[in-house]
Amino acid sequence: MKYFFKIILLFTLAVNSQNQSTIKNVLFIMVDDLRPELNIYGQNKIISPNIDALGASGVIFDRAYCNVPVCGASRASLLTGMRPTANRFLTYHSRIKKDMPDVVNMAQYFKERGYSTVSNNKITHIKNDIDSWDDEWYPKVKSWRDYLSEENLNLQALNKAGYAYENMDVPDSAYIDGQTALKSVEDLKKFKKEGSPFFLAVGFVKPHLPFNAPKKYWDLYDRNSISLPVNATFPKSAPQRANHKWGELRAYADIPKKGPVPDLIAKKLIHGYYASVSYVDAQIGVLIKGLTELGLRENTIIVLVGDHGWSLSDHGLWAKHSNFEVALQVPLIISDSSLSKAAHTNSIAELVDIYPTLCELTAGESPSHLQGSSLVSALESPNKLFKNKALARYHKGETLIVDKLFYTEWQQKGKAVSKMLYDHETDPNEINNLANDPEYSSTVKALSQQLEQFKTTFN
Ligand SMILES: [Ca+2]
Repeated sequence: MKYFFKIILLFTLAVNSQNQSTIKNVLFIMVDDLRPELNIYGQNKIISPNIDALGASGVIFDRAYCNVPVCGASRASLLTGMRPTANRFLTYHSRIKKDMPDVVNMAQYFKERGYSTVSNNKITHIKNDIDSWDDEWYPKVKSWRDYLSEENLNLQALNKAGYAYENMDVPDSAYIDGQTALKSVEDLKKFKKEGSPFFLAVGFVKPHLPFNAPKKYWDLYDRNSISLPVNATFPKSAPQRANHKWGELRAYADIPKKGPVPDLIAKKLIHGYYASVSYVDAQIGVLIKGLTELGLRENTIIVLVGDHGWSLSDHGLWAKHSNFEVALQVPLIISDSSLSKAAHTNSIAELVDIYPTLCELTAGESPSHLQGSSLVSALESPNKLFKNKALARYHKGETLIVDKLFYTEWQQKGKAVSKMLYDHETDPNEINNLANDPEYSSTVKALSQQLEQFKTTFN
């Protein structure tokens, strides 16, 4: 069937050369566990020149949020354009095929419009979760942790946990993200030769644990200058339901099975995270250089996005899996040569908004099942505020963001059993839970009602 669509499309292009310059390609770059601790957000801690340059070519969403802070569920929600509920997109192994098999997912949408659709490395969390790729490619790897050091490989061979980081003097292509960038550039060459529009989804797996990166990226940082966050303990006022045991990190060697990570190891982990982001940034550079050299940059929309946030000891937590902002906020850049450049917007974006945005940017109709809204207005007028709300959930915790208020509620049998409210105007680090403060009782009541109303708008 895909060839039929392609033939129709190529015929249309041949008879109307004007169309050729108006059909836009999409390069969709998803970076696993990338939190927005980037220069483009004024953080100045991580060296990421290629992400900086991409930001300068498009619109940076200062307030972008995932809808569910766990890999598999977040990706399934983004790719279907549907919000998570109590019955779908709940965990890391959530599957589109199981939870929402009948909706047209984003890859299918482009395929049906005659695009070549390619997925390189981690886009869906589980292989073959959707059947809409012309090519779904994964690098060959002995295990997903992609260790190279003898020490880690020996531990793994003994069925023991390896370390949560690895510093090896190897070329970029020794790890799978380097291979992913090179394979993606080969795809771009093929698209160029074929002349057909493409939806190329490239999923980089760092900075997901373990923080394996070539030595040159570790060498960019002085560990002594790395500091722990100001909110490095769990807030006394937060409900225990907001807490978690960060089992994802505890599974690694030299991470304590209970209690906090010692400061020296915490700094090593943060160092490894930074090195991993710089490594991925270099791969993004390879990809965009390839696109530019092939003359495809002008006519290609680039989306760069993370699948959820990450705690690097913020709130005394590690990894994702919480309703704190640090687990919900993601970096998002959308670069379209016909729209704003080097601009920031405060208009809120949710990951469910990406699918309808790409429909509009590529002049296609939005499928009726989509539950997000197009961000094109914000791309056209980044200084205006078009959206002030977002909704996310992690297990039973539901977070409603309204302007600067972050309200989370956990329900049992339809009744709120725990609540959390932070006002980012005065408390951006989410230290003082205001949910039980009598002064905020009417605010809490109003937000709780809004949360319920929001949920009635979709299922
Ligand atoms: Ca992830």
